[in-house]
Amino acid sequence: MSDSTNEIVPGLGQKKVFKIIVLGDSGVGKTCLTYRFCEGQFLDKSEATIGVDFRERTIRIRNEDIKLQLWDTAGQERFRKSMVQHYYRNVHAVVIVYDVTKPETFHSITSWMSEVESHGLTKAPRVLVGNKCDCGSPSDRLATVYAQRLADRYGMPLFETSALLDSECDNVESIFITLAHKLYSHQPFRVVSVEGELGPRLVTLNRHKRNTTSNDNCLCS
Ligand SMILES: Nc1nc2c(ncn2[C@@H]2O[C@H](COP(=O)(O)OP(=O)(O)O)[C@@H](O)[C@H]2O)c(=O)[nH]1
Ligand SMILES: [Mg+2]
Repeated sequence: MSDSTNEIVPGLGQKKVFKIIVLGDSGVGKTCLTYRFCEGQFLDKSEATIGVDFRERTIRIRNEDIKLQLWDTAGQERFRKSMVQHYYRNVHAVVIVYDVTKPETFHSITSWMSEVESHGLTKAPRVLVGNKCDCGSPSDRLATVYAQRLADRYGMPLFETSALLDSECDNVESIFITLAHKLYSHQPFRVVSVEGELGPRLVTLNRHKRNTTSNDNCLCS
């Protein structure tokens, strides 16, 4: 049976869809952060992500519904490697997460950045997120100054937060809303996708018929 909600009718009310990938070592809290943003609560029983998964949330910017699709990877390298091409396809923005109580996860960021850059995402908006700020005492946590230095080196904003604490949920919101605004303001083209389809087919259409053929500002790869 055909499902009419799965048909693309260009220009007829389709939402813009922004694909945001969430990277970082296993256990840093990627799944909990995406769950917090999309479901509004802490994921109590987070299990290791197998393969690739995504969660979605629709937000409103300037009276327009924008769908944010947050892609979460497997912690296990053996799954990730086989999925990596699929994962990086049509990415609009990147979130890189480390655990503030585990310096080794912070040291991995340069490798994550190399991977991101090797997939041609040097110009995509990126943010650095230090998660688990609720854990331990300040001396157990990586000092903000180091994280800020690294973030500055890559020209990306730094957020320190906790997926666990309800009091930090505004901060988690800020991560994704900041990216959404950045993408929205640089996105003159309408991006439509087939609702609910894994591995969205992205189509770019001119929003207005303009007297230009340039698509320099299009964020779709
Ligand atoms: N204390 C604390 N634990 C967290 C936080 N975020 C995630 N966790 C826990 O860290 C573990 C790994 O989280 P998960 O989201 O699965 O990490 P992922 O492998 O990066 O997806 C789980 O046991 C979570 O409950 C946080 O902000 N604070
Ligand atoms: Mg996970």
